[in-house]
Amino acid sequence: MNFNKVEFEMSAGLASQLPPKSKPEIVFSGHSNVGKSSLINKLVQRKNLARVSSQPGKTATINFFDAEEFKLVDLPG
Ligand SMILES: Nc1nc2c(ncn2[C@@H]2O[C@H](COP(=O)(O)OP(=O)(O)OP(=O)(O)O)[C@@H](O)[C@H]2O)c(=O)[nH]1
Ligand SMILES: [Mg+2]
Repeated sequence: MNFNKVEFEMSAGLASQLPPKSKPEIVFSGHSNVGKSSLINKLVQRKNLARVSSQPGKTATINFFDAEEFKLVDLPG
């Protein structure tokens, strides 16, 4: 897996906005504020790819990050 070429693709707030499935998706789910977005940033060694906050509820949409062979998907808590 190459985590060096990851880029933000899109946010979906409604099921109708979800992109068509095109490649494997690695999805990060769990309670709010446990560090899902932080883990994505750590994996790709970037500070601000996924937005992080000390307040729960920072991630409010389903965010897709394209990594060529796969996607990283950041879910709200
Ligand atoms: N101590 C500690 N704090 C962490 C760790 N990972 C993340 N945090 C902190 O936990 C808080 C929440 O991190 P996020 O990555 O925004 O959490 P999230 O699960 O994406 O939260 P939502 O978007 O609300 O679902 C931030 O203040 C982070 O700095 C960790 O491994 N250790
Ligand atoms: Mg988050």
